[in-house]
Amino acid sequence: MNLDAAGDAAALRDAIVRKLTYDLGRSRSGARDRDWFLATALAVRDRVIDRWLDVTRATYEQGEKQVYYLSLEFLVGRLLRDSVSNLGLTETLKEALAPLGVDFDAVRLAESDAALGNGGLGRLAACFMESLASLNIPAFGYGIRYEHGLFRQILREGWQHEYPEDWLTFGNPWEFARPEIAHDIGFGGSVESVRVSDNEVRQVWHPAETVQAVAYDTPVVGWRGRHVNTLRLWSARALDPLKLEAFNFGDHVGALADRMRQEAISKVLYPSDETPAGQELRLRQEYFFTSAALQDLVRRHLRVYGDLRSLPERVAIQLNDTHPAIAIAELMRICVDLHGIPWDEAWAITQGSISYTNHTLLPEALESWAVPLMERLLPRHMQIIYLINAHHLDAVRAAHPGDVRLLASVSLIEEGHGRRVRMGHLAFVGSHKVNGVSALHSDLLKKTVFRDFHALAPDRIVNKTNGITFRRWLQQANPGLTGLLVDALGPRVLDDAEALDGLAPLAEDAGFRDRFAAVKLANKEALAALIRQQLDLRVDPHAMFDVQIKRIHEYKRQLLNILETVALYDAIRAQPHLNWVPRVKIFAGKAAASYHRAKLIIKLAHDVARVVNGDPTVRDLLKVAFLPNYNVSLAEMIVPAADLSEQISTAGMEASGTGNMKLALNGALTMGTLDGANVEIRERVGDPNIFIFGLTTEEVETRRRDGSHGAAAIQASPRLGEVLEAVESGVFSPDDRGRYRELMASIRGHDYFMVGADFDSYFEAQRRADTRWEDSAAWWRSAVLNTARVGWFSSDRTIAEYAEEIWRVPVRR
Ligand code: 26V
Repeated sequence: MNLDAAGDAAALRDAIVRKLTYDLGRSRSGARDRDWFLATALAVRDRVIDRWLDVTRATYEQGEKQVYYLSLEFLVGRLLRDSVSNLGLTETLKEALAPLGVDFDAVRLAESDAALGNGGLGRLAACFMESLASLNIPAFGYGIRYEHGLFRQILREGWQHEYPEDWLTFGNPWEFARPEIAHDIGFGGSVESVRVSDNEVRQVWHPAETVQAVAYDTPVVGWRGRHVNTLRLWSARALDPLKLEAFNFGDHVGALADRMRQEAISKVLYPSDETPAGQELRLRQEYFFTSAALQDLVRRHLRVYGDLRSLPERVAIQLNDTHPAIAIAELMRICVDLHGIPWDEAWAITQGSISYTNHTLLPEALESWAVPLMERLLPRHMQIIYLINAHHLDAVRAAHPGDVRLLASVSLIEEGHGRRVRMGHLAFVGSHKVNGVSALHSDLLKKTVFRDFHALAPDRIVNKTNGITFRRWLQQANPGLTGLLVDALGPRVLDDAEALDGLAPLAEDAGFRDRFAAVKLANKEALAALIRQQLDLRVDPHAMFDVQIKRIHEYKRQLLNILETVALYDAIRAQPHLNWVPRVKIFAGKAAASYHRAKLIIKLAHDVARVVNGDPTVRDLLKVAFLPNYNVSLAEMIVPAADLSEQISTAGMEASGTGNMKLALNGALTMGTLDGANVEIRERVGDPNIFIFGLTTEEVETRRRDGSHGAAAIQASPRLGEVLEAVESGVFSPDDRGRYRELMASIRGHDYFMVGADFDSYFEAQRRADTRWEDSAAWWRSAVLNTARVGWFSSDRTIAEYAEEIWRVPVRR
């Protein structure tokens, strides 16, 4: 340690102790890990603030274009290690804490995991925020400060139960409450036409109800601490805290009822939309944060530039899926109703500023809102949407006279059983660019959901293949591998993901492969300890760790993986003398609370685990572990320890996937279908270093069109037949033999997700993986090549592409 470093550590130590004493009112002797975490975070935060204020001011002074990323979800996870690492303070902090008798890891783990998102979409937004800061792009993230993030998953005998998540209980040291930054958000009421001059009538919206959106700002530090952006999350605050008169009359609960209803807007991430009340709350959330964001950025723009007409040159507004698509109507309302800008000019401003990312083709996930609900909640926006639609359909009719099919297909309003506003269509017409999230997905957008739109506006759809931040998913999550990479390639690899390319020749170096494998083994030992602690299950770190971690959904096909596990279990028992490759099947993921079939799949994984793990004849050749409560922090443990990465969705259904990138980066080989970004991963790592199986998108489509059923696949595969019979007859559920009858019947029947159709191909691909594993030099050569060749999947590359093609802002590395 040099003297400067020692001085830095001492200064940081002083700062931490001062925070502990004067901000938290705690003594050193009485402080727990949580107190040390809070004190440390506050001290670290101080190191960010000067930069933050400087760069924010400079952005305005220099008239730089601002990016606004609107997202209903930001799945950030823990922030201490991220901030400290980007500031280059990791070693300093460890040295600062050590003499206090405080362990960095204990402090780090005391932070709650901010789960303000469901999965891929929310985590992507968090990776993007980090890359925006690291590329010095001035940006705001706008979202909701949910009091309760994604539910905690508790598994009791394999059944999922949901419990509220409480990340704010002990305070959030990263955020700054800004009670003075608040915008009024209206709901309901009526619209009045008011003549403002001889030739101008304006529409004035009189909302029945107004809720305030209050800002909470979190600084987002980029790599090496050069740039700091703001994540601004809105919290709902009632204008009237209580009805004093009612309260004084003794109606204490009634006096608070309005407030509770209004503040419910920012209570919970993704409230159940099974009930009409749940759907309404979701729409209120969407409008709430979108309107707050637009009011905020318009006010900032007007303060600096004085005129909304220059908005498209000065701001880029990115809609993360359709959740904020109401922005299009809201920005029109702000321009036309509040600033008197003529419609056509307002439309040019709106379209010039906004762009939209699509994240799914699943019909059930494409948002639409019932017209009566929109009319009641947002009457002026509904008028504006009708008007946008009229202009849009006029233009379509002029270009394609007489084509009524086309008009119905591209209308913003879906007719039929109850009229609905199609948010994807609104987002498409109101944006200058629309992007998909992988090459395959963008291509399918053009051919399926936006086929007619694509013909009308062939330059609108572009592809921006997703990426992940290597700072979190390599440098922080896997310090062992990072150390090895820096030794091999020099520190440049920390700044430039593409520098990983230089690793490829080392795949031929046996000594390097051994070091690579040793890092993996150490990570697996840590995960094995976690599995033992959580599940009371011993697993051998030398076995192949075969990992499927993601939301539980039929299209992601955890079921295919479980059925293959059963087949393998049967095969091992039938021929115990063969040289089986020892495997640990690791699962983690949450099912939506109302998604019964997904919950049943979790239960099946548990039932299979109980039988397999308890069967002495399989010895240590096969173990099954389902880790509860999957979140970002758990992913950070599992990803560095994975050997095999399961990316096995039904082709055409996974828009991109990002876990596939995290796992490949950390040296796992992918077992995957030709879906989402797997296709591009294969292009880069090379066919010999990935296990591809199953039907292609076209083949899936053909089979579905032909109405093919699972029965044919079962006929053709005795192995599959046996597995299905075992599961449906209750071999794994002796307490309730009929438990999986219906689930198995779905495979025998329509088999929409092609579990039966892909089964043999999957089983065979798994045996190819076994063969590779047996040749350890071959396995580790492939593993090294995976790490070497996925540099392109850095979210820095993705963000640089958005910056160049969609936002038109400079990137400064
Ligand atoms: C939403 C819903 C909601 C209703 C029930 C079923 C369902 C199924 C899927 C979704 C997904 C919504 C959008 C989403 O999260 N997409 C994910 O975005 C990731 C980032 O682009 C991408 O990597 C994933 O492939 C994609 O599923």
